[in-house]
Amino acid sequence: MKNLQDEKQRDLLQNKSDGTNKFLTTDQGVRINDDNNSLKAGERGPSLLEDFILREKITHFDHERIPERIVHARGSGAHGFFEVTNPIPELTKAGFLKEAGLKTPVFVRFSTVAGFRGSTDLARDVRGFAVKFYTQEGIYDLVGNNVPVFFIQDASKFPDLIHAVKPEPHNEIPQAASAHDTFWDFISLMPESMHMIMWAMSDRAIPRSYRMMEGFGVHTFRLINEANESVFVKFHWKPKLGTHAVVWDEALKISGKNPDFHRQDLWEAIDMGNFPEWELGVQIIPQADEHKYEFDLLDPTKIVPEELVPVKIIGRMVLNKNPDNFFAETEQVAFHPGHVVPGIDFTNDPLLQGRLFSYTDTQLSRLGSPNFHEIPINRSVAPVHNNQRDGHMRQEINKGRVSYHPNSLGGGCPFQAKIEEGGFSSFNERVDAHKVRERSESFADHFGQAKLFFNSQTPTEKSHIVKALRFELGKVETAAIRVRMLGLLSQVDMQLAEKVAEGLGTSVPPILETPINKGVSPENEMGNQEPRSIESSVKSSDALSMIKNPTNTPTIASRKVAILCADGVSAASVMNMKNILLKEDAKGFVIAKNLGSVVTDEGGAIPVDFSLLTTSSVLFDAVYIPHSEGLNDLAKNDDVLEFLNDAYKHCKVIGADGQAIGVLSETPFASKLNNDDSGIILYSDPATETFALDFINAMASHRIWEREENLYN
Ligand code: HDD
Repeated sequence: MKNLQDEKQRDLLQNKSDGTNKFLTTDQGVRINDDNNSLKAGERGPSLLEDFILREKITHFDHERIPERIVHARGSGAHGFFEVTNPIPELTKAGFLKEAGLKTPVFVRFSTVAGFRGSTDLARDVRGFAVKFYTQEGIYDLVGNNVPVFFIQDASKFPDLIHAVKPEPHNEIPQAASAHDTFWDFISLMPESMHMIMWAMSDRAIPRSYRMMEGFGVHTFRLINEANESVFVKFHWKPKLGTHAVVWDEALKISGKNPDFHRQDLWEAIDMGNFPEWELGVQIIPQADEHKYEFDLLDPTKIVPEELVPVKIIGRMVLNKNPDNFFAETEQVAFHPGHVVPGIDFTNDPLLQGRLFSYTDTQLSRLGSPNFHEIPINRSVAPVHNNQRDGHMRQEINKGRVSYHPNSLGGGCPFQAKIEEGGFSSFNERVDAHKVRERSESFADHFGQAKLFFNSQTPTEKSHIVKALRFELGKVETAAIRVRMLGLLSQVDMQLAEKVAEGLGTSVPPILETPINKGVSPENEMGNQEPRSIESSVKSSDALSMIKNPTNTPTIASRKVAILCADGVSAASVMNMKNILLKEDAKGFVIAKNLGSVVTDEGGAIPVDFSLLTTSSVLFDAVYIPHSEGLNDLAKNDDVLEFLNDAYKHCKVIGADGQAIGVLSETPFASKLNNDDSGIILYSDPATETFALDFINAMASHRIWEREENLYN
């Protein structure tokens, strides 16, 4: 099997263009002599219609935009490769999973769901995690999210869900936010969404970085081996940097300070050689176990707890190249869960089945033609030959007179592939049923796994969920919607509902008044099914918590530290910290009142990376104030004190050595400083290695949650 790692890049090269040292031309290749003035009748006269250069330029400009994605409009992409580490040929005949060491090129796009293309990266939202594998047997797309379940069980509710979450149609408010009436109105009438709501209200919905998110295929898929035997499979991406989030107040501030925070973070990490990496894991469920669990494998609102079926790591994915052109690659890439290769197949999950229709359909309006597969980023590296023809913007020049099958005039070509020749064949599942518009009884549990998720969280995480719900429902204007939500929350956890109710200044409604206990109430029109709660056989799962997550090995790789400086700063202290950070693949940035440089105690100059005006504490992972003789200007600067106060409030590590410690006594949190705070690192001796090591060790714990008001203490 050939190593395909660079094959997609070679393929893209044919379409790349670089104007360096070239003449400016029209689209027709005619050299342009004057690009600044249109052709006029006299220098003060009207422009002439014959000016083909002006017409072409303006016409092209007028048509530059294409419709943005109806969901996941805001996103960022990167190239990389997938490498098999533990092949599974016994389970699947998919070539790209069969051989250890085989590398397949990939293009990945991360996204938010609800916001428009220009919206903030830090919205409370699910993140899309879509991977296109350019395999030798054709394109395989794993179009997942950073949350392993979904809001709804049936694709027919997707337009309703999205209409509810998008800005309200009369005034198009709010942008990229679920905190409004229509979303919670819909959710409060859809008890099946409760498991996903727990995830969406957790810190998973405000990741620190795309590089620090898990990814999930969500649905149960099938793997098929050479003998045409099938197993069920759930796909997991596990990030090498662990799974981490920011805090909500920080997210809100980042949205103002740098709405491109995640986009820039991904871009810079790749640019600097900190290549993001994930492991690909699979949970394999034998065919015989299809009905073994208290949940239905076909229900996309359910996970398979890792305690029941462990995740087996089979490969790794590394993102190592930024796109050359955002529009050509990230915007035009077209994913589709229906792009599968031999060895991978679908299940009857009714959400997945609907998706199989939606994704091609949407590309027709978004990219404008059934020829979107010819766009370079979407082009397969496996040869493509068929009898599909023509259509808008067709690139391929098909030779010959034959465009049908069977044919004799073309010698029967292109010919069908036998299964042994790599021809795709669907899993030979027997289906014998009545045609019904119904939902399976086995989909009726809407609370069991919501409880499992909530019970698996640490007190800090539970507290964050309560606060998120207080914020979201606090923005809902219609009291009845809030009450309905409290009713549903009380089915997940009474204490959770009570704490949310307290923040909303109300109380949890009696159970009988909530739609769930009325069964098929007028508000709950889910047909034949009465929602219920089936207790999960697994009581708590560390994999569901971000703080307890087994993937979180302590590291500060690629983290950013703000080094607050003023004239007189100790050069030794700054260099000591910068060097130790570099050794850990992290980076220190010098921040001062003005750009330019600060003068050190040794009379040298240290360049300033950002002024206090152009940056903010929320854009860094930790803050360090290096020693300087006497209290320098920092202690008197309100911007510095706000910077430090935010860092403290957002539970970040703060360090100071030598006389810089004095700056902290000027901060609003000075009275709270005590020896128990493992995130305040103070050393009276300046520039010691032990100080810097203590500082980075504290940073590796991500955040100092003990500092927060915890509603579950
Ligand atoms: Fe979807 C885009 C993930 C349910 C219809 N979806 C889209 C993207 C991701 C997902 C990551 C962005 C791809 C990119 O970066 O271009 N969608 C999911 C997941 C789902 C899900 C994990 C549930 C498990 N989606 C879903 C349903 C439908 C759609 C049920 C319709 C019935 N999704 C779309 C779409 C999009 C899309 C309208 C918009 C742009 C696009 O497809 O290319 O077709």
